[in-house]
Amino acid sequence: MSESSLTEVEDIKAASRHLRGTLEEGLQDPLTGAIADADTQVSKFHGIYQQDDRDIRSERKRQKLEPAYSFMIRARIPGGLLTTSQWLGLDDIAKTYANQSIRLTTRQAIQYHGVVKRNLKKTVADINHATLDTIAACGDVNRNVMSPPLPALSSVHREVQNHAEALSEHLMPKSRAYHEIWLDGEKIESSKTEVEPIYGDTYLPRKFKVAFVVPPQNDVDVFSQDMGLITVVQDGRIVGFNVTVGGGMGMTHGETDTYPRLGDVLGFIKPDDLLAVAEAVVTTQRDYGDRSNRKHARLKYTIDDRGVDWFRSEIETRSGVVFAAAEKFAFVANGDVYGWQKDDTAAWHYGLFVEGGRVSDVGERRLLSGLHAIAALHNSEFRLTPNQNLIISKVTESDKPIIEALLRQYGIENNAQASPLRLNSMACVAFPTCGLAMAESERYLPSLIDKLDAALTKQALADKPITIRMTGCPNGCARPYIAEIGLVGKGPGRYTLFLGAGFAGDRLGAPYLDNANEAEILDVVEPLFAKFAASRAVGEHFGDFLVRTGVVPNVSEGKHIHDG
Ligand code: SRM
Ligand code: SF4
Repeated sequence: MSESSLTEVEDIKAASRHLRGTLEEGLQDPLTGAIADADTQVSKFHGIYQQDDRDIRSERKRQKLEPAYSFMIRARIPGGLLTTSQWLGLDDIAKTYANQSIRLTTRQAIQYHGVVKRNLKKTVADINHATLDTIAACGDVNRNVMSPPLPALSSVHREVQNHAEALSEHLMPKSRAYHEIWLDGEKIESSKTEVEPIYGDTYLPRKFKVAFVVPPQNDVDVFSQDMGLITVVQDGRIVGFNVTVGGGMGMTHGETDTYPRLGDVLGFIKPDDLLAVAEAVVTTQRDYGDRSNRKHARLKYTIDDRGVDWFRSEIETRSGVVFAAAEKFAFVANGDVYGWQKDDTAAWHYGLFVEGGRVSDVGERRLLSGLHAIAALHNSEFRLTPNQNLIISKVTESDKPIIEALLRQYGIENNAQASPLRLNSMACVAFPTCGLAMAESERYLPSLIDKLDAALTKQALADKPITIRMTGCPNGCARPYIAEIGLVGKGPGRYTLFLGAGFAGDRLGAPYLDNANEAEILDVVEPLFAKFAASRAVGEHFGDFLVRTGVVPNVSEGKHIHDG
């Protein structure tokens, strides 16, 4: 590929001296709330996004003021595993620097919004004091590694978590830039002597995502990941993993050569081969991913362009591992499990619903204060889930009533707020912080669910779980293309409606209605609920029903999705 065909981001990475850029200088400049343009790309590798408040963007422009810049900071939390003392640290940071709010993400991590430049370095340092970091939470590298937080099969889940942490560590950039810039670490003489053994000087062509899953729950949405590891358990022991590759959600409205895609199963590997195979997948994408077009740079396009068989043999050559035939697996759902569950060590775990992942105090529902109170009392663990929820983990029999009382006291227990539809909902952040949002999501979905719940109640379907996910644009941050009802922002108040995805995240939805407003969405969905109530088979899910009855086609491959 000629140098000139590379994207601008490739040039920025190459010139960044292993992710240093001019970030240090930019942080010192008091004349603007922003950092240099090129540094807005470099900072992503440190988990930091420059944003501006879109609610007041035009007003600021009218007043000839620079946009109201602030920063989103994302922590890296493999498997979403936090001690409650780490949570207390995160809570403190939210109250000091970040609008009294913590946002749980769809990848088991947390984000802060609204951190102004003068507080950026202090915030990152405090995250490190809380014994967490933000390295590689964003950027063209491997992101937060997901691992199922469900405790039902405890010993297996604990072992999978260890694999997730080891893989996260293995795929971490080795540059010391983060420590130099944010933690005043000693400067190394020359970034030229520094080596990125896996990534090389320009890192990956695009972001890269990995998740482990333990069937039958597909809570991590394994098929949406660049690389997925489906745990194979025999006689209570992990014997290996089925490896999937080439999942991804992002697309662009109207551009038919962009599409969501579900991963292909490459085959089975033993646990000892995991790191070598993962590294081979990463380096193959590093060497063959498209660096000339960021909309065609994810692993899913590398695989579609070259073929799964080519990809498998490249991984085998690079890793020295030969894939065995995939072992059988089956999934039942891609949502979370709520309420109390007991594990094999007799500890209790409470799956707590957090609508839109937003942890803050709103009216009677005081999530930030409630979780602070629980963390202060319960010297143990919280697990962040892949569906923006939180599990209060490892609760003893004697502490259980105390936690229950606190959940009630702060108005945050599940049954107080949530129908099955709501419990199976996700919304991306969108306005006011996301620079790419075309429509509302987190701020709007709750009220749409009120209306859909009323329609479901009318059909005596109120207790039927249906997955619903909304995003403010087609990038797919809440994985809407694998929800039975997917709503993808197209413009203010307008969405493309996708229907018919599999309840277990194993089939994509099909576009059903384009550029629709709320009334138009309700107009089509309500009669479909009625049809579902009248003629569904026993135990049939809404998405399966819509495909079986021909309301939407069975989408066999993402590249056939065109939303106009
Ligand atoms: Fe995402 C970009 C938020 C999970 C696909 N995502 C963004 C940015 C950073 C906007 C930007 O680039 O300026 C959003 C910041 C909004 C804000 O104000 O906070 C953003 N993404 C999120 C989060 C916070 C959504 C949420 O509500 O929880 C999730 C953070 C996860 C984490 O902890 O790391 C988040 N993003 C996802 C997922 C789901 C997943 O990973 O399982 C996807 C779809 C899977 C995938 O990657 O294909 C996703 N985000 C994207 C894309 C489209 C990528 C593509 O291949 O086309 C973008 C845009 C981009 O990369 O250019 C994007
Ligand atoms: Fe922003 Fe779009 Fe992601 Fe929503 S889906 S957070 S609007 S990039």
